[in-house]
Amino acid sequence: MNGKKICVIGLGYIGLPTSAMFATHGCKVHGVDVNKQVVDALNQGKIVIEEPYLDIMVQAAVRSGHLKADTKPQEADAFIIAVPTPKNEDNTADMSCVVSSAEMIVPYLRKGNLVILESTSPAGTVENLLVPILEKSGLKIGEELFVGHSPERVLPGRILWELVNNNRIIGGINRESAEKIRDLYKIFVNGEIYLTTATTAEMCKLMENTYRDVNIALANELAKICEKVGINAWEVIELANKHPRVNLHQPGPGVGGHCLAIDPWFIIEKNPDLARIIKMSRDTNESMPQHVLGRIDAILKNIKGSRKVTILGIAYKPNIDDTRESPILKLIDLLDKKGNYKISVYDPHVKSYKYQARNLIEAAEDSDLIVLAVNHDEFKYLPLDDMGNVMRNKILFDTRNFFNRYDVENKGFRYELLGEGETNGAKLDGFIV
Ligand code: SAJ
Repeated sequence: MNGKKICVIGLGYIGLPTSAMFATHGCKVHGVDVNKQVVDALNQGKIVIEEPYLDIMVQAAVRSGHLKADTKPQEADAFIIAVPTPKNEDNTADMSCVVSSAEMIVPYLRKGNLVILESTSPAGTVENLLVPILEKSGLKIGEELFVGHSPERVLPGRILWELVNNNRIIGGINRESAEKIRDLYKIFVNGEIYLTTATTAEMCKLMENTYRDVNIALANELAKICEKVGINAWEVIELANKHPRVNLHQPGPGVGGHCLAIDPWFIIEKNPDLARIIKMSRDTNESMPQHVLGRIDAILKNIKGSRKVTILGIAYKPNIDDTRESPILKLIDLLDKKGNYKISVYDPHVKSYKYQARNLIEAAEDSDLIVLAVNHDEFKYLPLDDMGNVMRNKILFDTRNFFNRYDVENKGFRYELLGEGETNGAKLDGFIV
């Protein structure tokens, strides 16, 4: 057991699993959160977010006395800042939580300590924002206080496995800082750890998510084009990806989550004239809820007066309870604004939300259209017979290519697919075996 004392600021999606991981590897972890409810729950071994196995791990860490939570920091060997960096209305980074966390730890800093920023931040944050605050401790930065950026790369739903096994990039403000931070993370990381400068690590993190956002935008653009041309984008993608150097991503109703929908903006903010593809990709992905609304309008164009739409799934991606930046929330807002839509929503993962139905059948009652918005596992085998019995019109609009068209049509439903347009020419379905 290594006995290191670690103070983690921010007990959310990243700070909490990281705390639990250090605590179950023999460290004494003092978790800090401004939200007293989170602190109280944690001290009872409970968690307020959904992530496989995290509850068991947190419970073990708290029971063993290795993990405690508080609203104030304590002296420690290392301080990890894992607070949100949301974007403002004008798409600039809101760094207020990073600033207040850094200010909060200054009185507790001692010679030899490490300060690590985990929060995703615009390139240059450690050097230009964090270091000037930490200098108030009177310690010589890089000699007496070691500072750097260690971005997480974990995927919600697989956080615990990925925390341990993913490669990690650690950027220091000098080599000694990077090496000391690496030694700390080696306590639980099995993946390779690569060292670089703090600003390179920050840009690297932003580009990883931007790469994905840009590629999804390309797929979404293709989906719109295929709808117009009268072919199926999913077939194009499947066939194009048989090329050994092509990996087209999947279209969908938009890009959500606290990473892909936000991080590219941190690059655009600092480089507005240069980040042109990045900006266009953001615009394309943000246009998808509006595009889905257009498809819904077109599918239901023959219904005069009020129509009812049933939305399945509200989380930003499958099998999680996280609705941050969910494009489905935007779609619901757009439907609301049209005024002629009744809406019902069902998501087995999310606890409470607008237009919430208790189950699939209640959600389908008097509905004209089911929109499969999130491909949760629970939706794979929908009780279409029972749902169809209570619907006014039996139509299903699949925004994720989740269902088999023929299974849906066999249940007497009309099947509509995002990324597929009506064709007057050859019908290509079924050619791919
Ligand atoms: N999506 C598509 N088409 C696709 C893939 C995803 O429309 O082909 C949509 C999803 O529906 C979702 C959004 O993109 O709305 C984001 O989902 P995601 O699974 O791509 O990513 P996140 O935001 O859950 O996690 C990402 C990961 N980054 C990369 O894969 C490069 C994760 O490794 C990072 O740790 C995380 O961001 C983060 O914290 O930055």
